[in-house]
Amino acid sequence: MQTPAIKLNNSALNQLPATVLVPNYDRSKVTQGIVHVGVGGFHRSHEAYYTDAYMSETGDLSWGICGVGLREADRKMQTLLAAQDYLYTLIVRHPDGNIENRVIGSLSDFLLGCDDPTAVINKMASSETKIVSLTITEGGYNFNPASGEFDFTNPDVIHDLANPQSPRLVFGYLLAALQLRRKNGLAPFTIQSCDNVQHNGDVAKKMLIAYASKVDGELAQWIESEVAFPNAMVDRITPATTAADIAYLQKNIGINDQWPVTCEPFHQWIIEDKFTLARPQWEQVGAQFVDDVTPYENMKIRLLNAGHSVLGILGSLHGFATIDESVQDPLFAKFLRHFMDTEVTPILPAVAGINLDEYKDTLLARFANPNIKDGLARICSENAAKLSTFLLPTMVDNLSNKGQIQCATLVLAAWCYYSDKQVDQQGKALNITDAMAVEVHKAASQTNQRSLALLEISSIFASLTCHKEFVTAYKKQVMALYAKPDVKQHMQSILS
Ligand code: CS2
Repeated sequence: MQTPAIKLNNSALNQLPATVLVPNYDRSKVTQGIVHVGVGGFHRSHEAYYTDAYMSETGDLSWGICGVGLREADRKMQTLLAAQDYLYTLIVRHPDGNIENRVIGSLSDFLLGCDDPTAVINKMASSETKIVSLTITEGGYNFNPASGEFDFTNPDVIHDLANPQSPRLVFGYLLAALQLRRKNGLAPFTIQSCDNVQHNGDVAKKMLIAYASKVDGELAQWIESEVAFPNAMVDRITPATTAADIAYLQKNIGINDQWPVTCEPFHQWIIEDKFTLARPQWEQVGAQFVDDVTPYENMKIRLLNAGHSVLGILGSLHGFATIDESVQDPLFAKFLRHFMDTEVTPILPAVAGINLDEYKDTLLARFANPNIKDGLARICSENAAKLSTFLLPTMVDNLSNKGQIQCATLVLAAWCYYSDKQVDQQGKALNITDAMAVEVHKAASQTNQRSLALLEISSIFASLTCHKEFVTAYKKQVMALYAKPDVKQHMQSILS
């Protein structure tokens, strides 16, 4: 008879199989120097992993992480993680089938803002907190993608301005906590963005200052001069956790972990070295500190994230379910490489120490990892915000430099068809999650009457539609796709 799996918690740590790496530090001695908002899979495979490795490597235990969820939707994770002392297993899946299992111990508490906003504000304002880090997704920065300005029309912002001590959005929390620190004579924490947003620190700063200016001009000035917002490039492919991940740990390893995280072996974190207070020496465990992260983030967002969107949208329409399945199709791999070589590489500045050809080869190999089943539904979730961040800036740069836009235009035409029909080429329903889904569907569904209907959403497309070449190319692609919805044929005609 199989022995029952051990429930993951502090007391289980010394009973786990020897092949499982566990924290080698005394968790009861860890203090929380970091408060992190947005404890999704990516945070847990990336910053929490680096911090666990750092505490294991150096014994500097002042960098535990207090996780924060702001919404009701975060309750499930909070409850499951609390029941296992905030421990979870990182399942690192290599392309050759090798798997490393590592229990991460850096997360040591989890507060829910929707239950107790004061507890979150006080935690951020406590003298122990040196860094508040964020993984709030592209949409979480609350800017209008076309104007780049803070969106004061968002009902949650209106709520937060009226209820500053029980906010809904992260900016309300940051402001209330900074206000309290200032009142208490404490230096501010560093705000560290870990999202795939170009100049993520600068964007966080601009948005927080816009919000703060509405509340208290003097406080906004203090934030401007005293708070550090390092920009950073973050990278580790982390698919959504599945029931199969939980079952694998239970049956094959003997661990009962209700919310593990699967990820690829590759990880990268390049950070600007400007911090208000102390920081972990993450460079001791592989992070890189630089003066200017711009070339690295450009390279990563425009090749990897945009590459994901290319495969995600075209692959979904074709009927593929995952990234590895899409890129294993030679036509998709060739199209992706063509997009990278002809539409992205020409506008990327050289990156010191990085050979772009090798970087692209590595990306294709990472996408092809057959053990990372990264679902296209995850990749395509929040496409409206993602495309504005990952793909449209490349198109705008190409249009200004007389560069190529064919592949990217096909992706937009395919996104229109995808959002209109909401089924793949076989008629199978697509699983679409997007804050703008209704608006995008409404516009896209008028394409048969007005081929440019989708482009009328100015908050997404504004500066792109000023370019006549784009509008003409889009019209041609979208009409061709509607006449014959076979993405492979259209990809082929761009390649030939
Ligand atoms: C993906 C990213 O969400 C997406 O569209 O491109 O989550 C990607 O997997 C990570 O940025 C990899 O670092």
